[in-house]
Amino acid sequence: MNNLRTLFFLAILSLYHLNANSQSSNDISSIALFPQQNEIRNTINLSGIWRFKKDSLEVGEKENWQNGLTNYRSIAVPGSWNEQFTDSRDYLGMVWYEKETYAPSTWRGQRIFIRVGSATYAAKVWINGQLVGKHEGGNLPFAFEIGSYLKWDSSNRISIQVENLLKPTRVPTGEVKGGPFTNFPKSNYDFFPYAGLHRDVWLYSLPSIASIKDITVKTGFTNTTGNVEVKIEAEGKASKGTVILFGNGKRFEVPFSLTNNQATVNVSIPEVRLWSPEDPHLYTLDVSISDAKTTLDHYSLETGVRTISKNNKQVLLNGKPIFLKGFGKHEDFPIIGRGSSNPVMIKDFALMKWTGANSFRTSHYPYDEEFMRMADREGFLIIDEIPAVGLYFHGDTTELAQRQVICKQYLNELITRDKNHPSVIMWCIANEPFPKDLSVSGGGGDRSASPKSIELFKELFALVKAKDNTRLATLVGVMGGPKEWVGLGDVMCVNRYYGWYTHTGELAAATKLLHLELDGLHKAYNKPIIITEFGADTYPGMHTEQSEMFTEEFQVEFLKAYLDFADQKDYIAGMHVWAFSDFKTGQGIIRFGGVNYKGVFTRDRKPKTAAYYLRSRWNK
Ligand code: GCB
Repeated sequence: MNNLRTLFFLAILSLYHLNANSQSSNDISSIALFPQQNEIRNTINLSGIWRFKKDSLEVGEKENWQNGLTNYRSIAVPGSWNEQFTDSRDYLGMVWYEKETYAPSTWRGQRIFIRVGSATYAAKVWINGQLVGKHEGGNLPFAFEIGSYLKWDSSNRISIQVENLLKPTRVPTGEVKGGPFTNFPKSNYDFFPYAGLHRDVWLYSLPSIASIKDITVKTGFTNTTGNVEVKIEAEGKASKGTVILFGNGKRFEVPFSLTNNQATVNVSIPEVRLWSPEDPHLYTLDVSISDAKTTLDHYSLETGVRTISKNNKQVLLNGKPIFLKGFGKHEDFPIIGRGSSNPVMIKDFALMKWTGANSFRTSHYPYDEEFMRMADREGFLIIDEIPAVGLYFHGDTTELAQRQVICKQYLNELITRDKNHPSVIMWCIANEPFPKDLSVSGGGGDRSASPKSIELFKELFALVKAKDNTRLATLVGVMGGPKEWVGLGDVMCVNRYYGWYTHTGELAAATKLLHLELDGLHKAYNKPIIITEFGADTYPGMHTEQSEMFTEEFQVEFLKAYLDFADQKDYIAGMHVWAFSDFKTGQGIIRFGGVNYKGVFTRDRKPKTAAYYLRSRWNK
């Protein structure tokens, strides 16, 4: 009898877990459209001060912390937890965030979602003590429908558990035995593993009868006529709709009918005004869906009409060669950590423009969505990267398989989120995967591309092309790594530090090697090359009359040597200086004060001499 009772109990328990898991499946399409306030849709931004408590023993869930935190402290969201307190810099274990909020009574009867902009690294969400979902991976949003968990007559408790434990099964990787890094915390990459709720948390409502689920915009042009293809996916009971496109003094209206909740509309624009860094013109696209009589949902976004392609030496924007001048960046600022900050964003764009840059890479993870919209408006060309940094292909095959799963998820989420930005010209599937034996100086034993690694990268490129055939795709190669990996991309992106990590201090020898190596790389694959990183650590205010490493003079000479080299090569399609600004790293013998000083601006955005140098060179 006792056994039967135990069996019954176990069955109920497993049912409960099944249910909990099915609730937690994250529907990627729910992150396609950023929450929007209009006459039909509603939003509440939950950024501000939240309750916070560490759970280093991971007992919170068992002790029902989801039913309310005790002995908590205050924390700001967005922001990393590592720099907000005096005792938590290196803490990456489990924590809980909690916020109370009312759901407006006017939202009753609508579909209600919670959307977390980024929780690094793994998160679980409860509403009023009930688990609604979980998500793995930082730097990308996730959303869950929560209407059935909400109360209308009192406030609602939102509990979010987050942890950022470094593991070899995760991407980016950490705690890798025999990896090339010796820093603490043991990230397998060169930036601080900031943790927490890094972007806004939103509640938003969608109409319950029918809503627009996704909009995919593809643009092109023939002679002076632009073409905008708009694919609409809806859910619920709408039968038709209208696309309105306006801008540059023109307005086009195209009605459509929905078949199986889908429609594709083509709008043609005579005398189109194309999007480019010189003229980042955006058209407004309004999509609405309706039944026989009433408008049921409405969504509006901005779009730029442009094409992106390449030949064997150049990247082509609107069919014409464009040279990418700019930076590799980080989301990094004192105290805020990796948290999004609009003033810092505005300043970063102002400074990039001031230097004359037209491009950047979202190294080494997707950036805040506001940053992407800003780039559309400001006319920047983006290499949009997933957090696949520090990948490797030797060792445990189960771990390798787990990393591949999460890379695919990242690509799916990233393209779902960013596919409508004219600024995004290239998807980047990984930064600096490591061959088996790679030392920081680029030497070592086995540095070949294993057949398995080629197979897995091909799989990721195929996924990208299947999801988006309108943009380029790339992989950023490490110095000393196999050329077969970078050869897989449409454009070959390489990070090079000859003159710094090798040929230390010898810029003439460094550029000689650049000539040799990159001529060979171009010859082997006949594709354009972008140097996506080159730079020298520079302590602000350090000067010598004869240039020497770490001085501001050396940084200028280093950047000049590389830029002069690029000017001589017609196959170089872009140069991204590493880095835009100094940024926090873990502790290590090559990172003075836990900072990477390769910025041309300091961490608080003061220009070093190199920033003035770039400004004079890039504005010519
Ligand atoms: C690289 C990495 C970047 C590092 C940089 C450096 O190649 O991609 O994350 O910060 O080198 O400064 O060593």
